[in-house]
Amino acid sequence: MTFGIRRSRPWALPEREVTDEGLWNERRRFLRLGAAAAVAGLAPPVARAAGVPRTPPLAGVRRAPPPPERPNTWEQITGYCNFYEFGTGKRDPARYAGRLRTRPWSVVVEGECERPGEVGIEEILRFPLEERIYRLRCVEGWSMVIPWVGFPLRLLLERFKPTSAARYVAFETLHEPDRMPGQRRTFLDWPYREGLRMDEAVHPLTILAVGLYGRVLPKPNGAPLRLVVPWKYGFKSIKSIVRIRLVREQPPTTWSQAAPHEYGFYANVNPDVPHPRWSQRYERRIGELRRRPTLLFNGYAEQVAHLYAGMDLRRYF
Ligand SMILES: Nc1nc2c(c(=O)[nH]1)N[C@H]1C(S)=C(S)[C@@H](COP(=O)(O)O)O[C@H]1N2
Ligand SMILES: [Mo]
Repeated sequence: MTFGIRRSRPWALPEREVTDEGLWNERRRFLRLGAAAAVAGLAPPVARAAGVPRTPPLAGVRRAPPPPERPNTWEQITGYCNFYEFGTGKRDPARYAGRLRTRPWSVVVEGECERPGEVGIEEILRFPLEERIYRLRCVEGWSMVIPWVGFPLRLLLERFKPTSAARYVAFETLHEPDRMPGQRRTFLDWPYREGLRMDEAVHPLTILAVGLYGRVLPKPNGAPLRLVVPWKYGFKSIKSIVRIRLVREQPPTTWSQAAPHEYGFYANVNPDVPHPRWSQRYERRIGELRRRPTLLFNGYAEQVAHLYAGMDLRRYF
């Protein structure tokens, strides 16, 4: 089963303003319960519990069609996070990431390309933004469904004209220990680093996300822009990016450096390749009680399995 992208490019709907989460969910309820119930007002209002406040709406986002799996709520997505720069607790990013300054912000793109340079966040926000509703599977065994707003990473990379020597792409998070207290601890080698092979980086499912639920990306989720690679474990989807380097060799990455036997460079979601300390067969969708089976490539095998044809997925884990 797949969603979030299909060959027919279903996300390329006529351009509409993205509405807020309430209306978004109302549309889903409408589809679920039928018109009569919605018109009769049986649906309760969306709860606005205290937590990460709603960010401003983003204009001109192409909406995705309703997904077959129910997205997690704003509260779940912004309130249960991994962002070790702000602490290792799941609530720490919601509590402390407010200290992150997202303006001014720019991303340096350098290395094996014809036009190395820097691009400001204002310019990044002018890329054609679209909604992508993706599953996110953390290597720890939990998952969510998240309505990101973003654009294919490929569109950004093309501007800098990568040369044929650019076989990998390396990413770096902001390094600012004064505002990111986790970076004053030494259990990881800061700044957080990640990387992709070039064919993974330019795959149409790979996006740079700048929003969530049609709104500006909240700080706990990696504002102002983060990578999203939906068929890989969540740690590949690096947050708050300031540097992108086009390189010849496979770049070192934070988690595979910290624990090379536990976290590989590829990190493709795979129920048949256990983590050394736990099985990856099942996952807990945040908000659900029963575990569900983990899907090969997180359910995106149809779109991405060809990237790994002939590779031993146990060796390149
Ligand atoms: N810079 C940075 N990026 C990061 C992390 C982090 O600690 N620091 N955690 C990763 C992990 S383990 C996961 S599961 C996802 C979580 O994204 P979310 O909190 O937006 O759901 O972000 C990834 N990106
Ligand atoms: Mo994760």
